[in-house]
Amino acid sequence: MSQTTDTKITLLREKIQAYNHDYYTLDAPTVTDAEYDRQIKLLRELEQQFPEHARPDSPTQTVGGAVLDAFSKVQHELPMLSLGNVYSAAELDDFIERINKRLDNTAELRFCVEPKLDGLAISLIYEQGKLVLAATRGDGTTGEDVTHNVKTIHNIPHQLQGDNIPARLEVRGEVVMPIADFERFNQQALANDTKGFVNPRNAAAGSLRQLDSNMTAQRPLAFYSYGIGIIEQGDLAESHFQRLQQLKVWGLPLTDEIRLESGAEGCIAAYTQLLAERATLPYEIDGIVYKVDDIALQEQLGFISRAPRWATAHKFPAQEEQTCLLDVEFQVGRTGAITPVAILEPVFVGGVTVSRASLHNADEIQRLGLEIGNTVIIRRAADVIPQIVKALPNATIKSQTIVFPEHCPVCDSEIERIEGEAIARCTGGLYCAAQRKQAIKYFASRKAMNIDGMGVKVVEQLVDEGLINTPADLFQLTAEQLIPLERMAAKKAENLINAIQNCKQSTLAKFILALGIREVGDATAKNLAEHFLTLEALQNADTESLESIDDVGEIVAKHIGSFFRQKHNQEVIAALLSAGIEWPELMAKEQQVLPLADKTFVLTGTLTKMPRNEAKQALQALGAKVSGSVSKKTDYVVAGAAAGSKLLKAQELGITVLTEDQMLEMLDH
Ligand code: I6G
Repeated sequence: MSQTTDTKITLLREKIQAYNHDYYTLDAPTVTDAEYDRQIKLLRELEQQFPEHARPDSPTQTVGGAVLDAFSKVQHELPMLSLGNVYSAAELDDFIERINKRLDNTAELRFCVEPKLDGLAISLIYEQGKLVLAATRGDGTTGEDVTHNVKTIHNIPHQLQGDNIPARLEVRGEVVMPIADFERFNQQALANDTKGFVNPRNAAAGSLRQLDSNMTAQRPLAFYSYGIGIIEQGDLAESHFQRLQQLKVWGLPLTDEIRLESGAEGCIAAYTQLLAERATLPYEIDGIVYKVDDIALQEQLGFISRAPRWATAHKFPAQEEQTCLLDVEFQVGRTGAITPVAILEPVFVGGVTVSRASLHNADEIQRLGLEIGNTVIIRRAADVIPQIVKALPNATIKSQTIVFPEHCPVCDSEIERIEGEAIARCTGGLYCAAQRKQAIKYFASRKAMNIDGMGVKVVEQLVDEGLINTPADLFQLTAEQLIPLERMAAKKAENLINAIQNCKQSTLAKFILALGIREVGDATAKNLAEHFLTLEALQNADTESLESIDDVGEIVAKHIGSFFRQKHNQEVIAALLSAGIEWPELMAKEQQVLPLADKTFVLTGTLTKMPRNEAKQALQALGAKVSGSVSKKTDYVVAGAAAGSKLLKAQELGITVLTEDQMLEMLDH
């Protein structure tokens, strides 16, 4: 082996040891799990290729990290191992084939499948059913005594309940911070200007390893069992799954997703299902674990280096990745808000390629200590927008300070930041082309005037070509003016002009929303319309009457007042009204007769377009009664998919049966 390979292995080993120290000892990881996995895989491959360099203290042969002096040490009677990984169905097949070969088995194997929680592994020792010791995994041989802290975790029993509890029992499992609690904790930390955690796993680890257990007691931690270590004087089932169920009977918590499966096919089906459910689970998981269920077979298979041969983890796509911050762009929003946006070296994370991420405001850049050129950790938990959660200390030498602009990047007007507000704003108002574009886009959007086909690209071109400056100018456009635009054929231009004309029949609530008054969303616009009934009354409203409305506080009232006082806005409103925008006259609530008053509906079967609860509320808002059972008093039965006895009864009684579409049509009218 050459000197360079020798050096490469040594350096890689040292690098991984440093990662281990940051992760396990300091609870402050400096690389993502995905990057760590790649590095350890590389080291394993190199050690296999050059076995003369395999060393027993290599990170490929050990588990976890060192032990903090602050806690007393606990020698695990049975080592706490980690798990091997598979990343594909083919690797799972190889795993099963290795097992079958070793067992000389041809029958289909039964596996207990469990979610792999992203937390901190611990061991709990119960003597005569009483919790006497709790320890972290540590390096797998020696852990830390965290008994005092663990005793503050609400779902860990201090005393097991029931029969046949072994004289001595070791339960192993994972301590996590549930996602909702983690988010609450971080929001609180942000509000108090204290440091939050990068992810729920670090939150769990950091909370469990507090020196003061009163601190741990204030952290919302939870524990879930995944296995058993020591058993003394006790008789347990010969199935891992059954053993876990027994733990539950004694009072120990299990995750709900544990089940039995047969062969590779069953395992993959469980993987697919769990991956789909990932976003809805209360805790974060990073994969699924397949375990040979038969304890006798587990014993026959034994262990290899630091992992059991009878179990493996099938990892899910990483939710955190690291990449480079290439640049920061400053975007101008509808109300002039300047949002810094990180431009990233594209990276595949949480199932999508991410190349941009909002940095929200200047405070966020400062909080992260971010500089252009930094390596950053991107987190995209299932279905959540990507976020930069950390800038890593190994910044490149070329890193460059991010300068928040003092002038708008679009119109060069001054940017102002009001004392106590996080958001900086361009002061250009509708002079700023960016704000004009956004205002027109917002005016045309589906929830507002609903001009079909008036998308981002069309609005941008219309403003850039100087064809429109305000939403009112839309109504003066002709098809001939549109045709020369990019990707605009004659038919499309004609459709767009028709859509503009059609939007003129609107509602007061939609018109108010379309004006784009700061902090007036659709619910507030509706409340304003219902209260003031006419645009004129709203325009003339004083602060007191505005503040009497739901959702309208001092600030929103101020925004509404100042919007209608601006001459430019008055002119645009006048132009819109003279272009022909109109809406049905509104009546005060007391005078209204709701269209479905006195009608009784029954909803049955599965509704696919609107959740049942929403349908119920929408019907009730129109005055209908919604009942749970069909009787002669029922006016309509709405029958979704697989409707059963209620539909039959409705047919027997000759009651009008509506499809879900017919109900939606009724609601629309
Ligand atoms: O680290 C682990 C996480 C989850 C595990 C584990 C697990 O089961 C759901 N199972 C075993 C057998 C081991 N580590 C060694």
